[in-house]
Amino acid sequence: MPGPFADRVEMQNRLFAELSALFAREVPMYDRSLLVNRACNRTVCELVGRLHAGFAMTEAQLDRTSGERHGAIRIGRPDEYRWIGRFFGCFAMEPHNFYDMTAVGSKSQPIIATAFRSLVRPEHRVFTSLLMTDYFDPQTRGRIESLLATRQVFSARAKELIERCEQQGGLAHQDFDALIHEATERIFKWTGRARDHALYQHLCGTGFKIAADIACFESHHLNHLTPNTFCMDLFVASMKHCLGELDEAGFRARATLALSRLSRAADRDWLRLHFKHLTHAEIDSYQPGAVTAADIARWIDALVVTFRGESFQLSKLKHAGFKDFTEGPSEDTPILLRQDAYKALTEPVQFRESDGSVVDTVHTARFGEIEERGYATTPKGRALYDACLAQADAMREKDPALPARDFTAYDAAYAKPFAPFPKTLSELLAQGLVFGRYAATPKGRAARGRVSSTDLAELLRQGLLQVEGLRYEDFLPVSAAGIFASNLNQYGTQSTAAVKPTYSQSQLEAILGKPIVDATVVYRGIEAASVRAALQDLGVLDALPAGRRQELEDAVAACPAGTLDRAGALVNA
Ligand code: OOG
Ligand code: NI
Repeated sequence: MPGPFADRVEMQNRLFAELSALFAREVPMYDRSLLVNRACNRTVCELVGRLHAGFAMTEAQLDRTSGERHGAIRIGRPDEYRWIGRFFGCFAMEPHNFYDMTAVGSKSQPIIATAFRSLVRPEHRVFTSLLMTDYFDPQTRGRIESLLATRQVFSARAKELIERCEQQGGLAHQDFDALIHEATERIFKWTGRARDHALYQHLCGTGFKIAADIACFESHHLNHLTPNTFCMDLFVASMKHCLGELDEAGFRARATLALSRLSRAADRDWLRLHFKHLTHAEIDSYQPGAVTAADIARWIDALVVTFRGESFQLSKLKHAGFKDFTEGPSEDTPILLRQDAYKALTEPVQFRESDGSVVDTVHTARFGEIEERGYATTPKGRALYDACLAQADAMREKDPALPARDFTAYDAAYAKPFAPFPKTLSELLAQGLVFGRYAATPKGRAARGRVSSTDLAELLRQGLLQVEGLRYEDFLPVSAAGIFASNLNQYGTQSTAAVKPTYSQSQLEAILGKPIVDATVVYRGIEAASVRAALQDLGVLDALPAGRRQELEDAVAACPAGTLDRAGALVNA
């Protein structure tokens, strides 16, 4: 038997570290934004250390936590899409969720997508779009398809390595080195080389910049590579300050608000959500502390000084500014995912035409996104989110200039529609809006035989159970559409086909040659397995009503085989 094989998740971490290094070389603004995020995250850690005496992050831990990324790539051909799926499979990343970007109303784009990530404690993800050429009129479709047909993104070597990985069930270190090299040198590399300027102009001119970005390039370059931040509002204020959009007084005001809010929000549940390496026992060992206004002022003074440093003079780099508002839930609603971005940069490209001529021009597509993740919602929570978001969007559309004109007023107006959402984990769980992972406490185990309830809220109240919220590990199509729209500097586009096609998950699964995981099924399964194990540990599983017991069994059984261990922790499938 061949082997020994390298650990796929370790190789995944390496892949993303190298992609990040590649992207930093390609896009200096990305590299600098990582420094800004690092300065912000360090400040957050100081604040948290003050609130929870005993909490500290070493530089090494900060490095480790700062490595999380999500990327976005846009693929042109179904066969390339399948190769991409197989490539990610080598790194233990499986397709999760189906995103139909052709069906998000006025923000629609000619794209369907899935996101590749680990089932197991995902840290990295890639939102992977496929251009749907039948969205276009037959003539444009023909031009796109014949141009795409002549490109070759995957080398014979890359294909051979992927096939070997599939056949053997893994790859040795040196083969992974070679595959990662293919990724950074070819598959995801920006070359600035494009083809068919006439088609490019036609697509841009008819509102299909996204199609131009896909069809006219030699390879599917990374569009963005998004790091995670511990405090979105602090990061956004910092970036706007470094880009010259917010003066020092404006920065101080927004940063003060962000840190004051954080000092109220950063409870133990927040710690579990943002610092995955911490255990319940460690968090329980922290002593309560306090943050004063003077502390906050001091941290902001320090940031102001840091941002005067040469590396933070982002305004000296050519850029298109920062988005005016953050996508996702309001700042005080800790669910799903908040995202923001500096807008797409204008970069030089060279078209090499079939007649041998060359056109030197520019292309605007790659931007700099940032994210902060919250709790995974149940279908009930998701429906409430969608309803709140629709109201918040409607508010914004009434006065699109408000975020830039009066951010404080906008921020308050955006939070209003989200008022029905509870703001704490315990309340979110009590209302069945988010998923949790439960476990018996030492006190609960000791009480086995004397426990009289199977009600989770009651058991939590008695200190017999503990819970953590599950982190949302996926994407939001409406946020994605908003990000597409603001970066393409245009709203969505409507189909030019005679009849607008409709797309389905099974169609994308057929292209991939494998099933797409429904992330909600896995979140639900994790919760169910954890409840089952916790109640068993308390000795009350048999007291559970039969219907409820069956629901738990069904939810666990619906998860992909081998995903869950007994306590609802994900194990390597
Ligand atoms: C992908 C946009 C989606 C996100 O974070 O929602 C995305 C793209 O721009 O290609 O990355
Ligand atoms: Ni993104």
